[in-house]
Amino acid sequence: MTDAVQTPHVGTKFTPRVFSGIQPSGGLTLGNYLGALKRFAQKQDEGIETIYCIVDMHAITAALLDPVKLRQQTRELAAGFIASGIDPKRSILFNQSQVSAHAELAWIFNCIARMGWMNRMTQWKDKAGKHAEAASLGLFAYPALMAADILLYHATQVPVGEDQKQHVELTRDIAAKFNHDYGVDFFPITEPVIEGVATRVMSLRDGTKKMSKSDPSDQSRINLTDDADAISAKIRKAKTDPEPLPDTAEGLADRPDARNLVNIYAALADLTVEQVIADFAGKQFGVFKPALADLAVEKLRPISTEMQRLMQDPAEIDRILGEGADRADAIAQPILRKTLDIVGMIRSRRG
Ligand code: AQP
Repeated sequence: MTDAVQTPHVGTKFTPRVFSGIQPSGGLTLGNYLGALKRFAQKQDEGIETIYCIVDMHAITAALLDPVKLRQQTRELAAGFIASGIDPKRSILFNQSQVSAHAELAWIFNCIARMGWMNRMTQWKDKAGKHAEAASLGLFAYPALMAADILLYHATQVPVGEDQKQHVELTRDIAAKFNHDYGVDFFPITEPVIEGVATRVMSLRDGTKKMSKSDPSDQSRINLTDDADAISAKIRKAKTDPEPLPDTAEGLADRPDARNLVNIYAALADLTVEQVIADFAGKQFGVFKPALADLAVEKLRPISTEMQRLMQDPAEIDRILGEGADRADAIAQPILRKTLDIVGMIRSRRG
């Protein structure tokens, strides 16, 4: 056994499979939609096998949640997935805690990952901040559980926003160290898929900070459940600078608030930043913001309406999640069993 990590390579024996997850740690934001959900639906429509997980075990790592709220947010997130185009018949959609193999594999990975690797994670540093001593062990071990989520399905691709890139790289390190230490080629070296103009949607109050569902300021984000008036008001009040929009995309380089709004417009309209700039060059925000608000309302209204409809029937959402969990478990169990076998653990129980 050594600590060395082999040069990663993508194993050729792995069939393409997409896995990604979202925490039910609050309501969905425009950042989650553009950076994750919209792209999850595109992956599904490309015909690759897609597995999407509501990571409720991750959701209690930063702070324990009111149990009623956690259940409600889990169902709301499931509704958000479906309303964004995830078809639970074509994709597998489930909540993490229903497939106990996630926790079992995470334990093995806790023993593979090194403290130094975890200490370097920027999300750990950001979320634990100066209070690392008081942070939960679960928050520190978060990336090992995320590695288990991905590798339990031998996923080859993980579509994520920019903020999760480091965690996917750690997943690769864990897979490579496991393969190396046990002399196997068992886990794939998964690729993060970070594509498009909206891989990092920023706060409407501060263009240098990520839009986040747990930001204390509701004005910093657009929620998928916001109505048209709330969306328009938030965009109208979004922070900008006094300059008009530039003539070229390069002109946005040192203008994080302006760049953020242009990126959001481009992602919602399926345009490039250059195309948006061509349409609005030299225009004031008094012109651009109403256009952005109209576009956001037009694109988000069908999603929030469908979410509200789905939320009327929580039993149906639970049924969909249960069915998804059964399908996920059927893929996960043989991979977990083989992992434990490689590690040297005996599984001789019948049934
Ligand atoms: N602002 C964002 N721009 C682009 N993508 C984003 N994602 C999140 N925020 C943005 C992507 O959404 C997926 C799910 O994220 P998550 O809920 O698992 O955790 P997160 O990245 O920590 O998202 P939040 O909203 O900031 O949650 P909290 O506030 O609970 O920490 C990921 O693919 C993420 O990249």
